[in-house]
Amino acid sequence: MRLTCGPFAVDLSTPVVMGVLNVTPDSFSDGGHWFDPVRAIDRAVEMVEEGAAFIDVGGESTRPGAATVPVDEELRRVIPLVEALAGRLTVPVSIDTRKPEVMRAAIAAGATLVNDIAALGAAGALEAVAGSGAAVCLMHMQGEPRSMQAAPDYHDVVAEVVAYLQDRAAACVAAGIAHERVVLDPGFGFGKLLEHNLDLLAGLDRLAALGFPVMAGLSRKSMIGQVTGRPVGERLAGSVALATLAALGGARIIRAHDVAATVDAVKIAAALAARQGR
Ligand code: 9MG
Repeated sequence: MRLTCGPFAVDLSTPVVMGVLNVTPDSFSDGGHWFDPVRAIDRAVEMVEEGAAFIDVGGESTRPGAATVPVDEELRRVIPLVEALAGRLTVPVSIDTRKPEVMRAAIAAGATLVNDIAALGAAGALEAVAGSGAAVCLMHMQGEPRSMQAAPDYHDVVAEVVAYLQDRAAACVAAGIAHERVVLDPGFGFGKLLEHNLDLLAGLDRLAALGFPVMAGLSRKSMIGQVTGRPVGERLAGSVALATLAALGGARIIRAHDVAATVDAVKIAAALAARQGR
């Protein structure tokens, strides 16, 4: 399985890691750390050295309760960084945004993957990606970051998430985004209670069965805190455990803050899968 991201053809025959680079003052797990552009570039280079296959740049926090950021401010945060990274890194630069204006500017600056927690649902978003060679990650979310954890509600969370993502993938293909440019993500923690997150993890194979690469973002998330009682700064072991389980469940891209440890985890999962003939 390969993902076409502009000029890159990323080999996903075994799972890979996407390194997270939040340039926000308030991200839930690493708020403010990489707000300084020089530190952000150094961290991106370090993550690639640690084995990241993508770097995901985000300028708007998506943590539960987060408010939206004006488009000008988001552009100011991410575009110079995307440009610097695209000119320097050997791996695709991904832009984490819901805004078509940011998608277009980031693609023009060299981003070759759009990671959209709203699955290209904003007016003009489908067209912004379709008119480029960039890949897209379509994520499921119930509600909006500001209020999504107030009352998540599903009848059958796996069936509903799979149906939604299948619909959004079909919309992409109809708009001219080739199948080889599409990734699906169940959106762990986005309008989901612990039981929903666990059901989705256990049912990841049903999403993978749609035939698109699956991305899983579990790193440092609150479900780890709910199970282990650990605060966000002490969730490395939980994150690595979940990354391993997701890779064994069929995820091909693991979105993570702690790249080196996660790369080791997915290598272990891949070795076991190969031994099992999967
Ligand atoms: C931006 N962001 C935060 N968590 C995420 C997740 O789980 N998946 C994707 N695709 N993006 C995420």
